[in-house]
This record gives sequence, C-alpha cells and structure tokens, in this order.
Amino acid sequence: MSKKLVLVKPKSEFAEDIKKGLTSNIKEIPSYHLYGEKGDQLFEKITLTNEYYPTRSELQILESYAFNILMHSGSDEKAPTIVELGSGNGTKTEKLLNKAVEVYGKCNYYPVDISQQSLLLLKNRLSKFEHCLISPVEANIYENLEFLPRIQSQKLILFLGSSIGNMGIDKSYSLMKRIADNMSPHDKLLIGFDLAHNGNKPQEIINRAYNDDGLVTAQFNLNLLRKINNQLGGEFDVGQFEYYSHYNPELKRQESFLKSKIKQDVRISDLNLTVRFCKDEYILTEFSQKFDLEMIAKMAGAAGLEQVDSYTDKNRYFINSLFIKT
Ligand code: AVI
Repeated sequence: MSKKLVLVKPKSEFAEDIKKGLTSNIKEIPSYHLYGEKGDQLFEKITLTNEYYPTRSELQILESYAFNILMHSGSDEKAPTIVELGSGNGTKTEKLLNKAVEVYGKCNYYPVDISQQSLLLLKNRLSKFEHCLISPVEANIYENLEFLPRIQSQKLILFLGSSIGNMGIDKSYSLMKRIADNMSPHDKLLIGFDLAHNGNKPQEIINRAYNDDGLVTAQFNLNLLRKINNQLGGEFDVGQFEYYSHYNPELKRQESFLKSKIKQDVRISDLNLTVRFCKDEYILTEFSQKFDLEMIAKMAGAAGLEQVDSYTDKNRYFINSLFIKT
C-alpha cells in the first residue's frame, strides 16, 4: 500500500554553497552535498564495507530491540506511526516495520528525505509490506519540520545512522530542539549515536571506518568534485585531489577532507569562478561527530528531551536513545 508523494520542495542550494565554500579562506563544502544519485549509491556501498561498523551495529540494535522500542512508543493495541527523518534506503527501518506488522497487523510509515529519487526507490523496495501504508515526504529536515505536528497519531520519530553527527554539536542540539518543539507529549524520538572512543572502543576502529581498504569512502568524497563538474560546469581533474580523513580524539570526531596534490586553478563556469588551490590545500568535506553518554544527556536536556530508554549493540560501539519531550 502506498500514498501519493507529499511534496515539500527543498531549496536548491548547491551552486550557492559551492561558491561560498570554495571562495572562503578555509575551503569547505557542507557534507549533505556528498549525496545525490551517485553519492547515495556510494554511501550504500560504504555501509556494506567491513570497516564501516555503524550501520551493522544499529541494524543489530533494531533487530534485537524492535519489540521493546515499539512497545515503548505505541499502545498495546495500536502501533505508533513511524516517521523517519532522513530515511535513505530504509534497510534498518524494515526491522521495525516487520515487527510492527507482526505485532499489530499493520503500520503507517512516513519516510522523510530531501531526495525524491531515494524516496521512490524506498517506496518500491518496501512495496512488499502489504500491511504498511507508506507516505513519503520530500523535505529538507534541517529547514522544515512543520509536517511533523500535522501527522496526528502517536508517533515514533526516527533519526538513525548517527546522521546527528554530521552537522556539528551546535546544529545537532538545535535540530534536537526543533524536533522536540514539533513533538506532541505522546510521541517518542529514537536517535542513533555513534559512540566516541573509550576503554572499550579503540580510536582505530573509528578511523578505519572512514579509511576502508577498498577506497569506497575516498570515492564517495571525490565524487563531490565530479558532481561539481557535472552540475556546475566545473573542470576539476579529480586525479589531482586525494581523500584524507583522521580521527580527532580531543574533539571526538572523524574529520574528512579532499586535498589538492598540486598548486592548481580550477574553473567552474556556471559560477563564473576560478578557484585557486595551493599544493596540499584542503577542502573540508565532512565532520562525523562521535558521542559519549554525557554529551548525549547534556544535548538532550538542553533541547527539552528526556531519555526514557537506550539500546546498544554487542560491541557497545553504537547507541540508540529513546526520548520523550519534557
Ligand atoms: C551519514 N553519516 C552518519 C555517515 C558518517 O559516518 O558520518 C556518512 C559517512 N561518511 C563517510 N562514511 C560515512
């Protein structure tokens, strides 16, 4: 079963962000531009690499605790309406949908994503769930959460995959606050956090997740230059850049860059811009913040959320926290 797409058109920001990011003193491009048709495919490939543990860990959590999470979020008779912010390919959510159909006989699922393409793919993939009413919402969740209160039933809102880690602490806190502001008292919010290094989780486990032997993550980042070439008339010679990523233990985050191998000028004709690169100059492409329990509690408290339960995988590399609004 499926309903027609609810369209909330996101603003086209690519050109603007590239111009701003490549003309500033420290070059950087917001990490959400890593995605798109090719970027989504490469990200999916990353999640299948041996090194990238977060997806597997969260999948294990949702497999093990789907029933507990649903029981916490719905009532004995009725499944919560599942709303997923940034739904991607929905593999993990399938665990919850399966369990909801098994326990309650049916469920409602609102996948929310900026990419119409991934919503369509997701809808096709999930068409096998006959007892699940799927209502895709095309929206930029960082700008628009107004659709949330319009879904009136008791909700289980998902923000999985540690996507909360890709926006910097201040923005993650403000996103949590905006979600909380748009929640009703009976709603629950489940957020996936990748845990920082600790006595049980060596830094190298994190660093390797972004430096896979098959160089899939490198391609994912380099694809950003190809995207500029294809969409903005860029003339990047991709072979003259390399991917570099390291774990910063003080700030508990993985920091990823593209580095210019040589001194070079790159023309981007649609922006009427020539970008000058020094040898070894970096473009920041992504921060992947990792969290400890204290950080999670602090952010949640300040955002007006209270943790009611949490779930970890066997290795304790990843945590899913369930919140209500206070
Ligand atoms: C989507 N996000 C949580 C991923 C991460 O781990 O920061 C994106 C990613 N980048 C490289 N590998 C995965």
